Amino acid sequence: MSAFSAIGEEREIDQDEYTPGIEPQPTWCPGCGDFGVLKALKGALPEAGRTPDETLTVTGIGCSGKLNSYFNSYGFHTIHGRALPVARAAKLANPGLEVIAAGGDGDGYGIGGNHFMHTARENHDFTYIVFNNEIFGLTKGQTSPTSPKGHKSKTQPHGSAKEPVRPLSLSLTSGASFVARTAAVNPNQAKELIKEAIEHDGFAHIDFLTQCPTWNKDAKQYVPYIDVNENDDYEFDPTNRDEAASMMREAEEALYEGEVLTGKFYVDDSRPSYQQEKQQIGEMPEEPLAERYFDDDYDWERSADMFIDDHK
Ligand SMILES: Cc1ncc(C[n+]2csc(CCOP(=O)(O)OP(=O)(O)O)c2C)c(N)n1
Ligand code: SF4
Ligand SMILES: [Mg+2]
Repeated sequence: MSAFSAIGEEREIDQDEYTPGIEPQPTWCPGCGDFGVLKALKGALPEAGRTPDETLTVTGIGCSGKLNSYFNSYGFHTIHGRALPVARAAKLANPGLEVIAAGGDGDGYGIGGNHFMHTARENHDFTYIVFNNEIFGLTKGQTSPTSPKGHKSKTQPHGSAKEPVRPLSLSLTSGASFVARTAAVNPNQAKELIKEAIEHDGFAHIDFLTQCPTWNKDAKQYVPYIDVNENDDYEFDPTNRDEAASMMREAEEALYEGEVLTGKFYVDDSRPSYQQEKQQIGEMPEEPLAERYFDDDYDWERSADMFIDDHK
């Protein structure tokens, strides 16, 4: 079945279709938070009515980037920090595809930070899950953009002198229309937030706290966690930008003081996605662009030819 004919298929989906005992089995260390993302994602997709044949997972490089090796969907394991441009292109070419981009804190907030900011700014319509373990896991424990100030590692033996990136606030100010934080220790909340992110039209960013017991010995296990949408101590409206910004700042500071505040921090359902904006101005056809590759009769017009004609 192709990614075109599968789209829109309506049937019962068993979450184990996403992990049907295929090889390789996950090689993540025992106790790694990455297992929590896999579990939540495979729980969320069937509830959102999405089959493996209509799903694409695009990952960066890191322990987190191995997600799609262990996941039965279309997959693209990209290079370090470059999951987002690939995910954007795939979604633009085939808008019916359920695109999930994923990668680590180093991948998304460090080397790929530029893509993160602009993907949020343009409000591309897909879900981005950042496995935030506050460290470079795969390369054995170096300081990452979210490592707390003072954190000691092989690359910063005297403790990091840098303030960490505040990913929720960065996401909001860049333009993401859905921003949430969850933790691997909270699988039910994680599943519900991923489902909501999938159903959201626009860029949905989830900062997913994933403990790395192997290399981040100082790191908390992200317990106990508090759901700010459920707890009466935290009254705010996630559709109100100012209230969301203030709640995010509180959560970002609290994390470094050992308090784990999770939940849906911001949602704007009124803002059109990049794809919708492009269609409104007539720059994107209604039919998937990718179908042209399978159309033998399609008359390709190369932009280079137009350029050459203009300069003759
Ligand atoms: C261009 C480039 N620079 C550096 C590396 C080496 N490298 C591989 S993974 C990684 C960091 C991984 O950290 P993170 O993104 O947080 O993922 P994690 O392993 O923690 O899930 C680095 C620096 C690389 N593969 N490519
Ligand atoms: S090194 Fe850390 S992030 Fe990587 S698999 Fe092991 S526990 Fe997970
Ligand atoms: Mg990491």
